[in-house]
Amino acid sequence: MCLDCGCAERTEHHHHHDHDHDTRTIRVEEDLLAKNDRLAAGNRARFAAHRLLVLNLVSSPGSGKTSILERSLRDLSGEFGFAVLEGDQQTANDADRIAATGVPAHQINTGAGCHLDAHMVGHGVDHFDLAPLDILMIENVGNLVCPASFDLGEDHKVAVLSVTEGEDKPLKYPHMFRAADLVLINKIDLLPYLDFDLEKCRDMARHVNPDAKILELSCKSGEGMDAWYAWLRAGVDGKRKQA
Ligand SMILES: Nc1nc2c(ncn2[C@@H]2O[C@H](COP(=O)(O)OP(=O)(O)O)[C@@H](O)[C@H]2O)c(=O)[nH]1
Ligand SMILES: [Mg+2]
Ligand SMILES: [Zn+2]
Ligand SMILES: [Zn+2]
Repeated sequence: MCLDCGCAERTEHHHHHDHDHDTRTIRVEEDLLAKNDRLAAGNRARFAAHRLLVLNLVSSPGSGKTSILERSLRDLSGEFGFAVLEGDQQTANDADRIAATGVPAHQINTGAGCHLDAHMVGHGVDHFDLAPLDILMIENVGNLVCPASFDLGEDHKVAVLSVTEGEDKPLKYPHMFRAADLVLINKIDLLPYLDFDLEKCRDMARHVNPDAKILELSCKSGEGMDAWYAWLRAGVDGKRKQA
């Protein structure tokens, strides 16, 4: 519980004296999202004060979010100050993998929860000194559905999709792909063994989100990582130029 974000308010959601259960469910959901948006705005202001580039990585479980982070941190941590917030229902496995690269990492366990919210992130970043950082990476819980609705205060959602998942994920989960500014198609080293049609996948992603940038890469072979790094450099440059 904390005073800043009013964690204690949570219990008040149960006081609606309304017997229309559907209406009540919708109202609680709106309360929840409105509260999340308020806390996300607070996070965003705090990140802006440090000119921090903040990315929210979203994908199905196993698309390669942690692997992309591990390789990126090994390649770029001499160039930028990083910290990583890891979201999973259980275990500190991903935070341990990140910590092995020497970058500060903090694990958030959501228990039964299926997404990170702005409140968890606000407390999570208390574990870091934000002043020396350039980039905060937030790895969300593996789930292509509700993380689309929860603003964490990030600059960009980055959706990771791997070639073993089928080309049509952007059409099946349009909310997530619409919310993402960057789509990373990962594991392209496996393309020779699969029927995955890269061009078709790009078309489907463009169909739901014409503005998203789409990059293909393999964090195993390293192919395509340079374009992702260039995108990160441009993001940090943009932050440094802000008055
Ligand atoms: N072949 C191949 N495997 C990968 C690649 N990226 C990740 N993986 C594997 O995919 C599995 C899940 O990766 P992980 O990073 O834990 O995914 P996350 O759940 O999205 O964080 C692991 O066994 C990784 O070694 C890649 O580019 N190519
Ligand atoms: Mg992971
Ligand atoms: Zn709190
Ligand atoms: Zn959820």
